[in-house]
Amino acid sequence: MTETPISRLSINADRLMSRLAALSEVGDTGDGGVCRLALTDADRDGRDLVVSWMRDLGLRVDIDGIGNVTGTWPADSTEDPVMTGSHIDTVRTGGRYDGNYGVLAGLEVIETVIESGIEIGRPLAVAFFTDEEGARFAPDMLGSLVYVGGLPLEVALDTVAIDGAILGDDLERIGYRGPLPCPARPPAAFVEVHVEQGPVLEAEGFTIGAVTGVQGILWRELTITGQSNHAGTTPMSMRHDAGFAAASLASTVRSIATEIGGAQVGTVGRIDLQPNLVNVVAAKATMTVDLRNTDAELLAEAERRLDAAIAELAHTEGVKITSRELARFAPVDFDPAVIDLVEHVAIARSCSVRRLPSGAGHDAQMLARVCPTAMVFVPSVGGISHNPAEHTSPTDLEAGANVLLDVMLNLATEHTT
Ligand code: HGY
Ligand code: MN
Ligand code: MN
Repeated sequence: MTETPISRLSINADRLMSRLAALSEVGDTGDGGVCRLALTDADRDGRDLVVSWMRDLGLRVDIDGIGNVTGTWPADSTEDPVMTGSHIDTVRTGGRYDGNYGVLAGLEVIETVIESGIEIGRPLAVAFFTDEEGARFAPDMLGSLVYVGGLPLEVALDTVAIDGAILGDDLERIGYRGPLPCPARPPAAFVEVHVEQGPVLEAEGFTIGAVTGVQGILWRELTITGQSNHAGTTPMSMRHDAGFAAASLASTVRSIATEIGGAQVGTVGRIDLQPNLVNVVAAKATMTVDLRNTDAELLAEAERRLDAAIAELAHTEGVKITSRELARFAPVDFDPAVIDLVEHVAIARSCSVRRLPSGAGHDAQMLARVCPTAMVFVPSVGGISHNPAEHTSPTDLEAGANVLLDVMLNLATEHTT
C-alpha cells in the first residue's frame, strides 16, 4: 500500500468525552456503570439522545425494521457510505464505553469532517445496531445480523426475551420499529472502533489494536429437569438433583476450557433454580453456556465434550437435559486491506499498534459478510469490561477516534489532503 495520507484534522476530544458522559447518565447504575438492556425504556432514552445529536448535526436519520439507526452525511447523499458505528445497548452491569464509544467516536468523526469543510469522495455514516449484547434477546449482534440478511426480520421480531417479552412488541413500544427494509443495502466499507475489553493492549503497552477478526461463539441454554424432594429426608442415592447437575456442568465447562487451553474460553453466566429454596432439592435448572475459540475446529471439539458430559450426567443423576442453541457464529477474518490501513494510519499518527483478534463479539463481524470491514481497538484498563469499572483513558479514546477519522477519510477519498 502506498504511503497512507493522513488528514491534518483531529477530533474534538472534549466534545467526545462530554457526549460519553451525557450518554452514561442514561441508565446510570450509580457505580460508574450503565444498564440499558436492549429495548427497555433506558435503551429508548439512550437512542433518543443519540438521534437528537445526529439530527442537530444535520445527518439524515434512517431507522430500519429491527430498529437499527443510521445517521448519514451529507443528508441528501445517495451513494453507498463509508460507515462506522457500534451499539448503545448494554449488559446489566455495563460499562460506559462498550459500544457507546464506537457510536460517539463515529459521530465525532463526522462532526469534525463537517466542521473542516474538506471535500470527501463518499458519504459518511454512523450507526447503532439493535441488541448487540444479546443478553436480553439472544443471539448477540441480533440487529446487525438482520441488517446483513443473516436472520429474517420476521423471525427476529418473534424473539422471546429472558423475561418473556417479545422483541417486536418492545420495539414498537419504544418507538423504534422503523420503515427501512431489512436487509439493508450494504455500505461501501465498515470500520468500528471499540474498547478491547481484554488485557492485551494494556499489558503490552500498545495504544491501538488493528483487529484481525472475531473468534467463533457458541451459546446454549440448557434445561435440566430433576425431582424436587426434601433436603433432609431424601437419601443421596435417591436424588435427581437439578441443582447438582447444573453445578457439575458449570465445573465441566471450566475443565473443557482449561484442558483445550489456548484461546478456548467457557462461561456459565446464568443459572436459575426452581424452586430455589434452601430445604428443597432443586426440581429444575435453566442455565447458559458460552463457548468461544478463534479456531473453529477446537470450538467444535469443546462442543463435543460438552455434549458428552450432558449425556453422561443425565444418565448418572437421572435427570432430563434439553439444549437450545442461542447463538452460533463461526470465526470471522476482517478485510486485509482495511486492517493494513488501520495499522498504517496508527503508525502515521505515531501510535503504537499491534494486530490481535477480538475475544468479544461485535457488529463488525456481521458487516464483514457484506463489505470490506475491520476494527480499531483501544486499551481497557485491567482488561475489565461488562463491569461498571470498565475504563479507558481519555488519551487512548482520543487516539482511537483520530485513527478512525483517518481510516474513514482514506476509505472515503482517493487521497486526503
Ligand atoms: O457477547 C459478546 O461478546 C458481546 O459483548 N455481545
Ligand atoms: Mn460491544
Ligand atoms: Mn458487550
